[in-house]
Amino acid sequence: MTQYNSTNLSESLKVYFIMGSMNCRKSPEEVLSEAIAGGITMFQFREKGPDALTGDAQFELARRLQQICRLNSVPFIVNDDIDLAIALDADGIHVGQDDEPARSIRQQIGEKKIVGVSAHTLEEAQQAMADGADYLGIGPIYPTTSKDDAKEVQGTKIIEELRDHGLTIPLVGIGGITLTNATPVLTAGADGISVISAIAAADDISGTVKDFVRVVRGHILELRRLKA
Ligand code: 3NM
Repeated sequence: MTQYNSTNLSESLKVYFIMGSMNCRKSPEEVLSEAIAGGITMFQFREKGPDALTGDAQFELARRLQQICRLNSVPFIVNDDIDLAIALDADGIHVGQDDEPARSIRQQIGEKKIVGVSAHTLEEAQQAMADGADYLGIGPIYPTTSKDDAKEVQGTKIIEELRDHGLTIPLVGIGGITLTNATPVLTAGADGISVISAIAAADDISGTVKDFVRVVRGHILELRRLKA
């Protein structure tokens, strides 16, 4: 069993792809396989909204996508559904502020799994850390059409604020992130970026992911250069 720590989790968060069947223009299996070929570092199965699959169809899709992740050593995270995460022995779970509290999620899933929490304020971030979160999703950084109940757009300032308050927990920015606006998210202090539509709806999925990887790696090289 992989043991996650903040260093390898920070690596896994670099290009974190999230999707469910409703985000895909072709089969989710194809979309995921192409995204993996491009170099995504982590995947979250998020089957949510009016067009989402439910019941057995959802479970079977999750299992097939998990299998693709396993074959390629990409961590597989389940959005929100603790029963599904446990039934699949997923690598982890991601919960929002309106889902089951992170403390209870951590108790049920155990210490070895990844627990991610969406946070929108410093207080939510501190609470999530106290509850045992391994990483935070911070957003929406930019306007998004992928989440009906998204909160007010925050910009990259919120990430700077969390870092300025000394929070060192791995975190990703989420919401409306594209190739052209990803760098400021990293400059603000995020470990990586979390993306649905800019990858799932791309004409060339693997090429787009490769470009995201290039943007993130480019930022890391720039940081090293500045430190040298
Ligand atoms: N959570 P896209 S924004 C799933 O703000 C999700 O917590 C958000 O999709 C938050 O990359 C969001 O297509 C949607 O904008 C991200």
